[in-house]
Amino acid sequence: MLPRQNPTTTVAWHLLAKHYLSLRQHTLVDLFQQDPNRFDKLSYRIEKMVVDFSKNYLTQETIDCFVKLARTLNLNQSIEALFNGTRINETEDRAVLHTALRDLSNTKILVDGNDIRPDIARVKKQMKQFTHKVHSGTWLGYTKKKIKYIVNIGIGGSDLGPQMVTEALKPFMQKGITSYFVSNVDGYHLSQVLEHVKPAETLFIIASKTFTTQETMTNAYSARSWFLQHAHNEKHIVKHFVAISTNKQEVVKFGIAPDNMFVFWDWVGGRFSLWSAIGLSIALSIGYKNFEELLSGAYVADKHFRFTPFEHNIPFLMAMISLSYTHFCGATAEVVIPYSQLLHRLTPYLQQACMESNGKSVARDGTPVHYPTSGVIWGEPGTNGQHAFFQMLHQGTSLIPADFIAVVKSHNSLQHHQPILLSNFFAQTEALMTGKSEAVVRAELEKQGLAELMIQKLLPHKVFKGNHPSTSFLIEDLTPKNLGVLIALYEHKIFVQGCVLNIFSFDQWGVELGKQLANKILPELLSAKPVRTHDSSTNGLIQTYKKMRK
Ligand code: G6Q
Repeated sequence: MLPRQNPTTTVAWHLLAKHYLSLRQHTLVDLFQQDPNRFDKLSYRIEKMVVDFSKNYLTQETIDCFVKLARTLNLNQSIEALFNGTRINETEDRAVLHTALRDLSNTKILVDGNDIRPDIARVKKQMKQFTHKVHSGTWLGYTKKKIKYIVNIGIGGSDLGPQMVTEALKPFMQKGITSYFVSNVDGYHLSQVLEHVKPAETLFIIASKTFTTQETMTNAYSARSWFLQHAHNEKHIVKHFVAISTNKQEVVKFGIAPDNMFVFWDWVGGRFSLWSAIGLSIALSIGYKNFEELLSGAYVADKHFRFTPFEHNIPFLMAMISLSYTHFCGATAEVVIPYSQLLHRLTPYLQQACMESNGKSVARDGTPVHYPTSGVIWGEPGTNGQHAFFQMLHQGTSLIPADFIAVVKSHNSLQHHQPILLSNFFAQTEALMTGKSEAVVRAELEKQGLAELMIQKLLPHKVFKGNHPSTSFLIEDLTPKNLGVLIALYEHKIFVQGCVLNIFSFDQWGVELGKQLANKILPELLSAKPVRTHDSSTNGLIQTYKKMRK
């Protein structure tokens, strides 16, 4: 069982609150003036990545307060429970072992007394052999052509992770393979993808833990019909449809051969499943060896998280800094801005990982929580965001802590773009912190020769208060391994936040609700009878929909 303690009632929490009150009397620029070595002291290296916390409200005293709180809340015990297979997903009575999928040690990992490593190894071997067969052309389509197109059909955790990774690792793409991800039940999504692929050269991966999700099954059946319109014989399905699921019965019912099924287990949460067979689309896109590299990167982060003292523990610090902004500085959102087009799906991925895990309002003992839990996670790649919402970051009224993520090396042919991109990355974090003072703005306006009256009119609008905190992640190269490190750091950040907030991070009853609701209204839309079972707004909208569609 995980510890249960309202953090806000502890002495350590009050000490941290008090500490922040006094720390906020200073600006970030003051903190750098007081200690010009902040970068050396507050930036950390892991694998080929530097994580710089120094542009945050953070001093050694802050870190000491964080550690005190962690000790008070027995965080070490929770971390051990995560890694050792304790059923810490208590409301679903499950262990949470995505870390086991990338564990390269020789230690047993027990669930209900059984070592799960042989099962993991078996599925990995199946993935490896299958990937090899597809790439080498041993696995051919029904007209004996090689597979050229991979279409992953899944949603939420069965889509966002593999899609984000496949996009990020485009430079590692297997020659001759093009991958697509279909998630939305809106018919445009699948139909647009089908326009780009050829049935005889396409492999559909139906990725669904439950194999009952409405959107995925609708897309899967439509893909199946489309395929059969061309192949004309159900016996050909075997070469073009594989399933990733925990639900063998439903997979067989769909018509996928059991040999074409890649299993995973209830101890892998959907949003943490890219490391499991759900990563098959990744392996097929970038090769199995690169998929293994991704896992090895996550393992580096796992070891770091499990064994590094809190003072130097990157995910722990990420979590505590973010929590402190929410609880002691009034932040309600966090922005994640990757200065990398390849990472353009990172923010949506993190949105799910963070908000689905910690968007809860009930404490572990079932009582309501009276403090904020997950804030809103949002963002877009830089530099695009600069030409859009950065206005609010620089001059808005809210405190929005930011994660800036940049990659040093690029592998495209336009090498001269990279310093331009990176100069924006450095400039923005600096400008958010330092702002632009009245004196500087005045000097600029005077230089332009403006009259005093005009200067006075414009001055307040052109001043930037600065003092906006950010964390910078500088990654040497976006390799599978470094990406694995980055993702796992965020996963552990989320876990720490859930522990400190005394909530359960690994269930998602809000998502389950959506799945129930979707099936309730559909028969009403399909029936000709007037709908009167809802409130007047819902009834009215449904009736209008029925009229309009005629
Ligand atoms: C993830 C969530 C959710 C889930 C999707 C798809 O943690 O539970 O996003 O992944 O609803 O579910 P299936 O994989 O069962 O289709």
